[in-house]
Amino acid sequence: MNKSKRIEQAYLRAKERYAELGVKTDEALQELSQVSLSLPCWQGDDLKGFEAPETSGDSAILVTGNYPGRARNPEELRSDADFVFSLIPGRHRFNLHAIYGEFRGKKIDRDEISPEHFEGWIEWAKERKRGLDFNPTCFAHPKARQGFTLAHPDRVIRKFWIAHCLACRRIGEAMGRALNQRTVTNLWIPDGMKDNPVDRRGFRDRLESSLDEIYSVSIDKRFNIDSVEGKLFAPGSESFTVGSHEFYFGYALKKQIYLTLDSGHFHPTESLADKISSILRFLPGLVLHLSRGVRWDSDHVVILDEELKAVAQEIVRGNYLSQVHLALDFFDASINRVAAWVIGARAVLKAFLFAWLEPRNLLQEMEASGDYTGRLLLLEELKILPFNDVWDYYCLINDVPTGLALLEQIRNYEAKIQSQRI
Ligand code: RNT
Ligand code: ZN
Repeated sequence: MNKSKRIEQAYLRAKERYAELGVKTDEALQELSQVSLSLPCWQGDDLKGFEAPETSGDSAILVTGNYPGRARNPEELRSDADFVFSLIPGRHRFNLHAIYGEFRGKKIDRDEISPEHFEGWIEWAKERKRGLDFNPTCFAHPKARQGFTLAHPDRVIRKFWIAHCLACRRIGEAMGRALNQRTVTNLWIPDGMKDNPVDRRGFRDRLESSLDEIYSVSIDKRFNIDSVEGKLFAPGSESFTVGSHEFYFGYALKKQIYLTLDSGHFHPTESLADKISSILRFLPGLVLHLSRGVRWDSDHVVILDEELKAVAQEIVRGNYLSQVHLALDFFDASINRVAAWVIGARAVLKAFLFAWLEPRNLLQEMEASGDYTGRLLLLEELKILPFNDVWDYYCLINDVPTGLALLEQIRNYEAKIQSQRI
């Protein structure tokens, strides 16, 4: 029997199994096709970007590994992205940082960037009917070297970063307008301290007033969504992060903008999933930076683990998909970068499929009637239902490979394209 026939037959059996619980697998696949993920451009080149001279590695964000074949220019990065999108079922987005503009060897400082530097990206996205997202780059720059940007004590430095962030909101809006979609422009800054500060208040006063300057300029909401992202700590700012979770939750409330939750930015035992139904009560929407924290690193490739499943379940169970913008945020330079993108994105889609294959009503009825025994038993049984057969079928109908065939395609791309980049 050929492989597709085998996948189809396995799917039909799985469909019956799920139907016994009242779950309609075809509907689950239909729902899954609506999930759109924003892939981080920075996974393709270790966050180097295309500034002249090249953005220095001196950054608050550390990329580890030296696997050969990183993309060195916009053409290579777009080629890698095209290949990656061909291996992920569904229609997805690409997330750019400000340093990825096409500056053609010219020194354009961050406060001078404008939509014209992103025309190549916009054209590329338009041809492929892809959405784009955007981020100011407030790190890896001489004016960020002391570890502060928008909260810097020096007004001149703050002004520079305010101008950069404003330029980025305008670029986000231009992208959204050109592509007739809403670009999420997400702000994250590294500002923090290695050792205990004595004036937390001063730093936070300055951050708030810088943000007020940035967000008081009105930008067309039909084309741009503003979001702010907090963090717990980073190497080099272990004792104090100006833009903490509380700070930005409060700020997003004040302005009614989106809040970005990054899975790697909380205490290890805190549940990101649990936060969703609280925060969405008070904010118009959330951006999720799906990532995987491992000890000090907040950016390992996402895998299908319990935490990821819990996030997808929460979004599906609470019917929050329209208010949640899903982005991935990881960068691993120790494995093939194209594979890293593909593995992470497919893990997220699997988590959503798993969530849509739950007998939601049955589980919620059990819970409401106090039948916690039934709830626990069923949740455990669901883990071993033939989920894989549904996933394989989804890949088949979307014309993307699975298992070793997936690996083979990546290896071919590596041999033909990536290994030539020396
Ligand atoms: C950093 C934040 C931020 C970055 C990207 C590159 O800790 O998570 O989102 O990873 O902007
Ligand atoms: Zn992030």
